[in-house]
Amino acid sequence: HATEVDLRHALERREFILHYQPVVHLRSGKIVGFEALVRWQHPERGLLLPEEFIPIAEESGLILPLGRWVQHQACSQAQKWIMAGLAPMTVALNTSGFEFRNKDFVTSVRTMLAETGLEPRLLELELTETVLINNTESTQAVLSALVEMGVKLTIDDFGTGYSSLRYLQQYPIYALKIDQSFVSQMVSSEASKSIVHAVISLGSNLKMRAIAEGVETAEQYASLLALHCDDAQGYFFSEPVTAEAFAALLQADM
Ligand code: G
Ligand code: G
Ligand code: MN
Ligand code: NA
Repeated sequence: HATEVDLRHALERREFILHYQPVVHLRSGKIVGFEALVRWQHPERGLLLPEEFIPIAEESGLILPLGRWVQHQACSQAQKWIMAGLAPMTVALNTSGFEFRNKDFVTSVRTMLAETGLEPRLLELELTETVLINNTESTQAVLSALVEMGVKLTIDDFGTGYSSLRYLQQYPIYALKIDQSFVSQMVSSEASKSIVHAVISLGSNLKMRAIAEGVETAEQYASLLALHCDDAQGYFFSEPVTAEAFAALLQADM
């Protein structure tokens, strides 16, 4: 595993890159956005996945500059594609609790949007249930400020954390991302399918979108469509890919 010093150097040397995974509107099959996923292009070890460096980034506080870089890079890339004539797409970004709890978080999001020119409504911040369970005044204030700015909030890995339903009535959540553990078993297990169905219904009744993660097969796609799931992502559509490859997917989709 990498050390804090390695990470610091990697940031200075600009060794981080983003991969983009398309989010597809199920009924039309069109790409409506992407989730940005950070990777470390290590000079000796090759492409490293987040599990190899996010924990150290969080412990060391380097998640703050790294997170700001991810936000800026993803939003300026999306804005470039939009300016080039591609259909406006949503930008989904994973947000660690460490970033969210930082006192400058709201200001840095606001500054980043102004600098990149991306419309706030196109930004979706993915939060985990762990972040939301911490129901303090400051959590409330931060979420409200983001929503006032026009930014959307989604719950990542929904159903795998402390699934308290209380925060769904307290917070202005835009979408629920159904964890891939439920999706991967929904064709073979009635229980998983029931859970997926329940999450989609819950979302629908609360006027929240449902986004399925980890869709790998045509059967899962068909089953999600039948359950009126809104959007999906997963290897069935595309793995997370480089900016170049994502642009090609967008072109082919027009
Ligand atoms: O493809 P994948 O291995 O990239 O992602 C693994 C995990 O890493 C996911 O749970 C995702 O939430 C997290 N992750 C990916 N990119 C980022 C990022 O930019 N910031 C944070 N905080 N987490 C990320
Ligand atoms: O926790 P989060 O949802 O942010 O992480 C998404 C993770 O799931 C990333 O590691 C991403 O590479 C991975 N992923 C995306 N699509 C699929 C898929 O269809 N199958 C599997 N097994 N993993 C996927
Ligand atoms: Mn995510
Ligand atoms: Na997830």
